[in-house]
Amino acid sequence: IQMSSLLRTALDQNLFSLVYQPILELNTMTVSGVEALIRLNDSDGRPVSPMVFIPYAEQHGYISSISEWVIKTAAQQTSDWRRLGFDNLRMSINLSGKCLTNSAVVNTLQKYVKACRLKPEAFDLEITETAIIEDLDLSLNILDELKALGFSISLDDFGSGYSSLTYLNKLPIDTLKIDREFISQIQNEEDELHLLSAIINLAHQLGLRVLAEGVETETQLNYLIRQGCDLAQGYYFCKPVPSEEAERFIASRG
Ligand code: G
Ligand code: G
Ligand code: MN
Ligand code: NA
Repeated sequence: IQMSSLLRTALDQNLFSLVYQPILELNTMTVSGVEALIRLNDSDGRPVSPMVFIPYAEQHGYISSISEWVIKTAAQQTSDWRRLGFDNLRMSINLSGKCLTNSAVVNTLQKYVKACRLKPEAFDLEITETAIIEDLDLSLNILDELKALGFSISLDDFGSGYSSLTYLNKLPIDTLKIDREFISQIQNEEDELHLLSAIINLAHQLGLRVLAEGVETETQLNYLIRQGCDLAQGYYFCKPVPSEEAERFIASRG
C-alpha cells in the first residue's frame, strides 16, 4: 500500500527522475550514447532502488505509466542534446519485460519519437532474457516490429541468470551487453578468462556488437580493448549522473 501510494504520487507529481550513464565507443574513446536509469526518492527523501519499485510496478499495474514517463523524458532529453550539437548520441532505455507483452509500447515509442522529431535509430532498447521468456512469441513479434521500425535493440545483463544461447539467434538484437559480473572477474591484464573471450567471439560471429558493463578499472578497460570489445560503460568512465553532468562529460570526451 505504501509503495502503491509512493508510485501514484510520483506519477501525479512528476517525482521520478532520470540519470544518464555515458557509453563509450572503444575504438575512438568517444561517447556514442547514454543509458537512462530511473530514480525515485521516498517521502523522506531517501532513494528507493528501481530493483525494488520496478518489480512492484510490474505486478501492480504501474509499469506502463512509468515506462511512458521514461520514454517521454528520455526522448525530450535526446532532442535537447541533439539541438546542442550532440548529433549521433544514442539514448538507451531499459524496457521492462511486461512492456514486451503489450503492443502498446510500440505506439508509445513512436509517439514520442515523432513528438520530439527524432528517428527510431536514436534509441536503443535494452531488454533482458528473463523478460522475454514470459511470453516468447508475443515478445518476439513486438521486438521484430520495433526492429523493423529502426529501433536498435540490446540484450542486457547477458551471462547472468538463465542465459540461453538459443535467444541469441532468435532475437533481433544489435548489441550484447555483457553483465558486469564477468567484467569484475578481470583482475590482471594477463588473466585468461575463457568464458568472456568466448562470449565476445560468439557475439562477433553472430554480427553483434559487444558492450561491457560495469567497467571500473583501467586494467579491465585495457583487457576489453585487447579482446576486441566494441563499447563500454562503468564507473571507470562515469557513474549514472543527472543530465547537466552527463552533458559536461559528453562535451569533454567528444
Ligand atoms: O541504476 P541501477 O541501480 O540503478 O538500476 C537497477 C536496475 O533497475 C537495473 O537492472 C536497471 O536495468 C533497472 N532500471 C533502471 N532504470 C530503469 C527503467 O527506466 N526502466 C526499467 N524497466 N528498469 C530500469
Ligand atoms: O541491469 P542494468 O544493466 O540495466 O543496470 C545497470 C546497473 O549497474 C545500474 O544499477 C547502474 O547504476 C549500475 N552500474 C553502472 N556502472 C557500474 C559500475 O561500474 N560498477 C557497478 N558496481 N555498478 C554499475
Ligand atoms: Mn541496462
Ligand atoms: Na546490466
